[in-house]
Amino acid sequence: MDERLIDLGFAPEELSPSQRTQLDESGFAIFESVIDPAWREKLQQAFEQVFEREGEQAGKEVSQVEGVRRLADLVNKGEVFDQVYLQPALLAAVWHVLQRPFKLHSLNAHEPLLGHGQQVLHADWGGARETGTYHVVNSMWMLDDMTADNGATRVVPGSHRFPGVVGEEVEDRMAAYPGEVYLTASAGSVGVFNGSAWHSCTQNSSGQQRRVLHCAFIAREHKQQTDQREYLNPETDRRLTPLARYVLDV
Ligand SMILES: O=C(O)CCC(=O)C(=O)O
Repeated sequence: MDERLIDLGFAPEELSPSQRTQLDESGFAIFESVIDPAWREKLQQAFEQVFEREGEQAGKEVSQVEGVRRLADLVNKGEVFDQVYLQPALLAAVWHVLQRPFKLHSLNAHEPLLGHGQQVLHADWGGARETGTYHVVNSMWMLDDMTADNGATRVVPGSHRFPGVVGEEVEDRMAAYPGEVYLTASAGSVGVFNGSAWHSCTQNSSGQQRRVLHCAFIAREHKQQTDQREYLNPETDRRLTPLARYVLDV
């Protein structure tokens, strides 16, 4: 683990052997019961309040997508999000995959609406691919149950080790890919995946809510998706601990 995190008071949670194996072999793992019901309710409420407040501007810091309720820069949208990017098991998983110091890449949210959500198969890391050297880890914080028909994330097991770039290897990236699996789990779970793994959101065909936070990390030598120094607002700045400052790199 990054000694700097430990010096700043971070206490990592040990991963189980099966979580390590899943992250290594499949490129993803699901951590159950990470978000307790009271916190999950607060996160759901915050999701709705931010969306309501921002209206047509919601998500614009990163990207807006037709038929998807997107939010971005959640670090600066409420104290309730502070513990998301400091969650002990998550940070232990990120270290396990990256094996070097990292920082927050971005904290966003994503909810595909009925009939929407299908994305092209893609990887979050768009740079050079080398098995064993990874750069990004993303996590899906499930504020609602994630089911096969409400737009669960699909992931291709083992694809973090594929040498090829998905855009060059796969002709129809909207289509199902052989062997892909859906990250389905109960509300309160967190799915963690290697940012080199091929994945995408799928279509919500049931209309059941599927609100997810995306909390992504990147190796410290790279640029963040959301430049936290640029976006940091005075209210967030006032309440951040030294540990949070290090993880955000502010
Ligand atoms: O929310 C999801 O299922 C995945 C979203 C995703 O991969 C993206 O927006 O790039």
